[in-house]
Amino acid sequence: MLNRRKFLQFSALAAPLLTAKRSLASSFDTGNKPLVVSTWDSGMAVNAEAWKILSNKGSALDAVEAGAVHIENEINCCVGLGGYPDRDGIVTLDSCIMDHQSNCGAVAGIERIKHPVSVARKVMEKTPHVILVGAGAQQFAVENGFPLESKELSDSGKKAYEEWLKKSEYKPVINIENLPAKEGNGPFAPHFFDDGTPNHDTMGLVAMDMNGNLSGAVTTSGMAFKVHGRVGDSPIIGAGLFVDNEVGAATSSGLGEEVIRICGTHLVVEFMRQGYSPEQACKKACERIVKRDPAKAKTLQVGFLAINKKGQYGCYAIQKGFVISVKSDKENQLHQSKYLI
Ligand code: SD4
Repeated sequence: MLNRRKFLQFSALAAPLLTAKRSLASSFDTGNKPLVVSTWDSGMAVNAEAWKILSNKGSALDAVEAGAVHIENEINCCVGLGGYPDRDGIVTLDSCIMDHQSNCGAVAGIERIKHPVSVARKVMEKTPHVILVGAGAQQFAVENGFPLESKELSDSGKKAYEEWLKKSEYKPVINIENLPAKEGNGPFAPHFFDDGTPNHDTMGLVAMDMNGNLSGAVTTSGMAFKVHGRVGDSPIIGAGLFVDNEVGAATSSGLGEEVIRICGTHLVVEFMRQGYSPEQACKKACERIVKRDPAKAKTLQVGFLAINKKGQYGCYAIQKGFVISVKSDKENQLHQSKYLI
């Protein structure tokens, strides 16, 4: 599989990452407009794509869609049709998008469509609904001109699935980067695939444009080898993504079930409304997950990132290893997240 590091080597837009200075993320005031912040180090290339729009006075909505489309195009990457399949060997994709007027759209469990984020935008703009799922989402996509792609898995997806089939053990896996590869220590372990690739590939990004308007998008193939039909946090407004143009925007990555249980990104935005900085708000959401079941929290990862209307950003995770990518006219770099456990 082209894991995220290999993916970056293959991306012409990854160059800034190679020289990017790592620093510990904090919610300092960047005074930035425009600004785009995204999950993981694969976000560097995604931000570069979004930046083309933001720096030309484009809208945050167009920018986050372009960023998500960019990574969905990487067929051997982790997000999109190149991702790992569910336990029936089918790649199902989850995505959502939300703008500064609280318009939002999402697709869940969509198959054979290359750009679920653009379908989500069509749901937002062309229907009175918010979420379309499964076959209905696919039908809507095709009716709106999205080509039906092949059922074939990517090379990396096929290899991983064949490996998984040897045991066919139902253990949804999620990343915790500070555990040694292949270590198993809980219901959601191991957190690495046999080739050492961490299972954290959701792309979530939030942006503020030159007008100060906020938008966000998420796209993912979700948890590898999940039950067919399982939907994670990523397409759920208020879980994987939330935008409130008066306050800020947030997105998440990690074990979606835990994020859904606390309406994670909605909670982060509400904490910011109460006056917490983006980093403090993300930390408090992580604490909410840990408080519910501290023993289980040791076995899983969730990371949140957020921006507010002042152009401040921040992030926090349950475990070590979460990183975010930040782009403004003052910076273009990775930030390592602080963590609870
Ligand atoms: C999910 N939150 O499907 C996603 C998985 C993820 O990095 O973020 N992976 O639960």
